[in-house]
Amino acid sequence: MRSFWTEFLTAAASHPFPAIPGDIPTPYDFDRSEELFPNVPAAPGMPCAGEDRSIYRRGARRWRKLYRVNGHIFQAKRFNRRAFCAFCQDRIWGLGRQGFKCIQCKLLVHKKCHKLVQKPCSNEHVDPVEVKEDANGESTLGRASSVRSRAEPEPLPETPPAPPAPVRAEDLEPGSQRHYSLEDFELIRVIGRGSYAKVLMVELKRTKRVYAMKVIKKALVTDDEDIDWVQTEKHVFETASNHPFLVGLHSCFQTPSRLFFVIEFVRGGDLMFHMQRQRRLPEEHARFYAAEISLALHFLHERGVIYRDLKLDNVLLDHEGHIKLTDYGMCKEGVRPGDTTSTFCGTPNYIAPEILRGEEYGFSVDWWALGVLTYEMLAGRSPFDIAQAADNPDQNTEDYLFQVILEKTIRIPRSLSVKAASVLKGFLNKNPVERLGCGEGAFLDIVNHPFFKSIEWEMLEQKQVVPPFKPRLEGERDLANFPPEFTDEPVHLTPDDDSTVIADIDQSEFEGFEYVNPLLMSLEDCV
Ligand code: C58
Repeated sequence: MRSFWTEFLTAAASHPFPAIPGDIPTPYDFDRSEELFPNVPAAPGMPCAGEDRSIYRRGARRWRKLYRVNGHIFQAKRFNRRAFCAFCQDRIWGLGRQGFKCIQCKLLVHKKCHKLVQKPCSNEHVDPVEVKEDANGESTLGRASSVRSRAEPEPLPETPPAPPAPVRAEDLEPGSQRHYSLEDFELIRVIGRGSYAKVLMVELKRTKRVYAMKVIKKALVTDDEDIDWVQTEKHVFETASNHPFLVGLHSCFQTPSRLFFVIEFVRGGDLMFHMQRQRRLPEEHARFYAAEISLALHFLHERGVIYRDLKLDNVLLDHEGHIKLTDYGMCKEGVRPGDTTSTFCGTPNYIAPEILRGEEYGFSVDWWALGVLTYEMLAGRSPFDIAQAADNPDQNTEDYLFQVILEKTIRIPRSLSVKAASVLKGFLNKNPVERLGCGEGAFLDIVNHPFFKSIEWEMLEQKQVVPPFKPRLEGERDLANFPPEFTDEPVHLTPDDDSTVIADIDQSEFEGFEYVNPLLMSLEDCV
């Protein structure tokens, strides 16, 4: 994990970057707006003229794998209540998709028993409404990682049903849509890495435009239940589309071993890198970033999405200095006000106490993380950074960090203003019910907080407020704002010839993953 308060000491103010092999000067004026869509929506989140939102759904529902046995059409299901297998009579229990349900006759069986079912399906007629609800109505669980573990199955609300028939863009305009493939891109360099993904800076050869490419190994997501987070990530890209402070999607494609998300490229680096050079931010700067992030989080929350991975690394700066959140891989969708979930996940330093306590939680965890991040911006260190911890191995563990988050009273540096101290105490309240942004007044409590008094929220959301800092960019591919730890890393992906790994992958799980943002296609055709 990168940490700015340990790294800023070693990071020199300026880094001599080696030239990228094969770097070609781009014909583009890099000051041109880097918005994903060629026109501007009426309001953040509204579709652009001509934008067909149903295309984002394309493929998503097709991933719902159907298993046909004896006229039954089974689908993997999680059961929240007691359910018994119609074949062996035993209880269907456990985490994840423990059982199968026929989408026609509703027969319930264990996954392990479904092939043995002899009783034919009593209802061969497929009711389209029922199919649709079943196909979309499953709640999702997050992916696993060292900091993400599954709790009991959650009685979660169903995600809103998708628009009617899954219309493929190809069917609408024959020949006008094509999918991208790896050959269309030149891989320039590695810019980031997470437990599930590697992120590359790439160039679309045809247009010479630069993008970020998130690469996920299928072998890591082929758990039946894990497939959902890929779907969630795609849905959140749909939700995020056209919001000024959220990254947008260019395209998706796959190879036998990997999934690729091609993301609009945000060139000013991340707040982690920025902090490593600044040590501490003036309150005015921290206020601006915290306010833009608040709008992005509130936008997601209003649409039922908990972001769950707010941290300095995921807050990108665009060429003007506005923020954009990236990485929707930890998001939880389909959450309504008052709903809760219980998956243990996040990045240790930003995990809210209610998650550590194993409690049910909701949108409150994002406001906690914003508190941690704002503290980091203002104080130049984590609120949970123990000065002597580095010397004491016992205090350098994740468990110790969690204990500190749960128990230690947060000390606010005296150098901060009363209003800054108050907003930090508000967000870092260990009780989610009392936390700023989580009470009755919810978002309005943030908007009206004295710390944000000078913020003109409407202007801010329209990107009408001039950012306090403009990243220095020499050109479209300028590396000056990139994390130095990746500059020497080879960019190539291991070839898909290791057939043993690939043979284990059920490719049908990923059917329909391909996607092209049609508005970007038309934008590309213009250049
Ligand atoms: C930035 N923290 S999604 C590098 N990492 C990432 N950058 C971008 N998206 C993602 N334009 C990541 C990571 C993800 C999941 C795994 C962990 C890393 C991104 C998206 C759009 C740019 C980057 C730092 C950075 C920012 C900008 C350029 C280079 C590096």
